[in-house]
Amino acid sequence: MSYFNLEKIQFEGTGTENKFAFHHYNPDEVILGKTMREHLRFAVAYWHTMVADGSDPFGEGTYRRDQDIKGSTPMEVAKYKVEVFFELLDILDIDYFCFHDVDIAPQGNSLEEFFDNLDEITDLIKEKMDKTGKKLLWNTANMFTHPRYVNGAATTTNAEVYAYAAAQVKKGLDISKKLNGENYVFWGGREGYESLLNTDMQFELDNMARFFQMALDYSEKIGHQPQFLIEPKPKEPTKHQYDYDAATTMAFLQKYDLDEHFKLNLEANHATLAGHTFEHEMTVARSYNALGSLDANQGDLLLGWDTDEFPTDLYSATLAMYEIIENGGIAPGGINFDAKLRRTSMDKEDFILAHIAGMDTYARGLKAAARLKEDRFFEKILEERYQTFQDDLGQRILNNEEDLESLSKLALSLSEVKVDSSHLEYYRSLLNDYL
Ligand code: XYL
Repeated sequence: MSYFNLEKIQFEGTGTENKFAFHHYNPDEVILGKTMREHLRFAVAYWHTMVADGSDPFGEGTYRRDQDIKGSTPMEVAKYKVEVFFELLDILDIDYFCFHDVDIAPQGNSLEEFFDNLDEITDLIKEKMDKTGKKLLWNTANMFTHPRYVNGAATTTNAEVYAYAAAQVKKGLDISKKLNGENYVFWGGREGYESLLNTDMQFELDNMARFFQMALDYSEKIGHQPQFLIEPKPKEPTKHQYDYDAATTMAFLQKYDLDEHFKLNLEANHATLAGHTFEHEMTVARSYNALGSLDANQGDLLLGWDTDEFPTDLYSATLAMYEIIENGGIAPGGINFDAKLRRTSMDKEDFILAHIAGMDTYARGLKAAARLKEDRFFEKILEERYQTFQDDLGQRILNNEEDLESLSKLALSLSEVKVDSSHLEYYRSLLNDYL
């Protein structure tokens, strides 16, 4: 079958007029000792490509592809989507994919029916994976769309809902084992609160930690231990989500002794919503050795919601790739395009063009970051900025040989303290030369 009627996208460089070509992403090109494919580990998100239709809270779907989704029963449609999805992965030459349970199979009329449907669809997905070599970066359980999760899943007020959520995660881990998932994600869209007037925050956080521990225990029991990831987001849909940002999530994990088993799946647009840059979130995660994986997208700084746009911002992609290089790579995580087409990009070829745009942006980011690394661009800035800590006094402070009394005595003896300029504008301009 051919849904898109396109050949596999090739690297053609910037001179090409072919819009179905990579201008910068050259999978086999070696940069800093690894191929671009190995550095970038791109993944496609099932929900945005196979499920979203371009609707927003004010308007209906706009994508001109729904009529092409063939099949008369929900299961036939689900199977057809698997075919289309693997064709898309092949055209884009992307090795990995990610999904929520509800993206791939209809929920039917009972949990049992949902699980049966998942078994049937994951059989098909497995068959496709075996044939094509495509890999599961991560899967996750959608515990935020159905009305039963109105008060949360692991932080719900209702014990039966907690059990339901546990069943979905158990199934999610069984699927991860079956498909050899490299990571498993928890995004707590409804894990938070609307009002403290009716919320026992401590109780809910204890329950969330208990829930994560159950997932760890089960994964050990079945002998399949993917890298567990938590995806922070400050708000939307819940007013205040518990996994607000990287730092808040790490505090939670440390408090409950879970930090050894979890890393973070960081999303650019979530960083924006939290009032941070993407690179801020990545730096915080790195400082805890918890940079796990990325949801690559971008928000709109003029809007206050999660627009999930395909990433085209070179500046942000460069700084993100620099963090990945500093991290020694992103594996077993990857760069997942948690990004949706604008409502106005409604042609089915836009699914391909948008991914090419995101891949080329991150490829350019990688190349720029590698040059920054080779030139020791940031290292030199930092060495200069913290220079006084290399001098006598600085070294004594770093070696814990000083205390408040000795430092006070020294400060009183100083006639003038000279603080150097940061020359920040100059460095920003130099950085622009790398993009
Ligand atoms: C929504 C989130 C999700 C997670 C997976 O803001 O980004 O799509 O990535 O549940």
